[in-house]
Amino acid sequence: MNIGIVCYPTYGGSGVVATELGKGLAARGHKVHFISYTQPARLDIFMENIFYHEVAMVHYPLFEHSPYVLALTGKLVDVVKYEKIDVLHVHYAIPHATAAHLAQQILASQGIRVAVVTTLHGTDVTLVGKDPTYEPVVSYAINQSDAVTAVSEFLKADTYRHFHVNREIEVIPNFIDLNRFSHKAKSHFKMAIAPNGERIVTHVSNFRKVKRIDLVIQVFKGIRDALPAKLILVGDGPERQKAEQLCRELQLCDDVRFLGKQEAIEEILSVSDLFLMPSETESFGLAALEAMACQVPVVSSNAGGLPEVNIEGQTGFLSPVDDVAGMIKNSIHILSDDEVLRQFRDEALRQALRFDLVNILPLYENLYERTLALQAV
Ligand code: GMT
Repeated sequence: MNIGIVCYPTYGGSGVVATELGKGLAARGHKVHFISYTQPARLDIFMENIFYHEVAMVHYPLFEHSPYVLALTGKLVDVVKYEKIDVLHVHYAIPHATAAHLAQQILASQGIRVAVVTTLHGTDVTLVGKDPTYEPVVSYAINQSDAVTAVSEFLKADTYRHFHVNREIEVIPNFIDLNRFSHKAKSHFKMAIAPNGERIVTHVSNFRKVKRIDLVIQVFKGIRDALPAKLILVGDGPERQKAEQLCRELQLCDDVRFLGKQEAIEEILSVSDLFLMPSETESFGLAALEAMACQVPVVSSNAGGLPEVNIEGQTGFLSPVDDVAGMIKNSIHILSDDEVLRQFRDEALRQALRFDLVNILPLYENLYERTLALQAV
């Protein structure tokens, strides 16, 4: 099959899911064409069956903001036509689902057929998409796609709750390539971070408000007051400066390392003892799943789809969003006893195995086949 994947080129979230899916499909013999404004962070374009098409922007003095949707639509028309794409799979509805629908219409006027599959990821529904400016456009694009998936039951329900959507949405959960995440901890890295055998607590995100980095730091303070611990913060974004400030105010700087954006996330997770994800909202929590794949238990909020990933009392614990005291208590419970930590580690890995790429990828292949079969009728 020839598949076009439209995504954001980001280090986390939908960009990573789209890239890992494309790589998995290419390994199974499909030709996969990525279309984005920059090469996706985890994409290796030297792999067999992988192609990358960059959306070129046209700038003109009249435009205060260059119209990305139009540039993307034009690119999709071109790639579908000349690479003979069967399915366009767009990740994150805004604006990808709209551009794909427009491209599909343009192509149809030229007698060319392509199926459009949209995957809803999170803030395209729960935050940005809900804004009255975008809602009618997102609702329309979702209804027009040939197939729509959501990454959790929570996200599916939230889409029906907030959008004028009258079509079926399938849940296909996010996944991880366990081969990549079954890393042995690098002892020299562990020594560099925690030279006296301190517990290592980790958080990975894009440092947006919704991730509640303030809570990560407050929870870590509670942990560190109870036992020797270090905090690794991976990623970058708008809240980073405030987070650094809070560390100074709480006098935590000696025990907190900001690593910025990192590619080899599995190497950092493999030395970690606990992952914190106190997000305000989270449709799935891919970063938590990646931690579990490295046998790291998770203390998280109970927002959105997190209960579908993190299992209370088994792979970690879940608390209401602002419940700092609860998260501290749960973290200390996991970290203060080696045997308890070992049990949580085992359960975290067991849960991660359910989301292995080899189990989830066929669900997408099957969806593409069913969608194409329906189109042919
Ligand atoms: O908003 C973000 O954090 C990024 C966003 C994205 O689409 O890039 O992440 C969402 O999609 C991920 C992949 O499906 C999910 O694991 C995240 O839970 C989700 N983020 C939120 O819902 C906040």
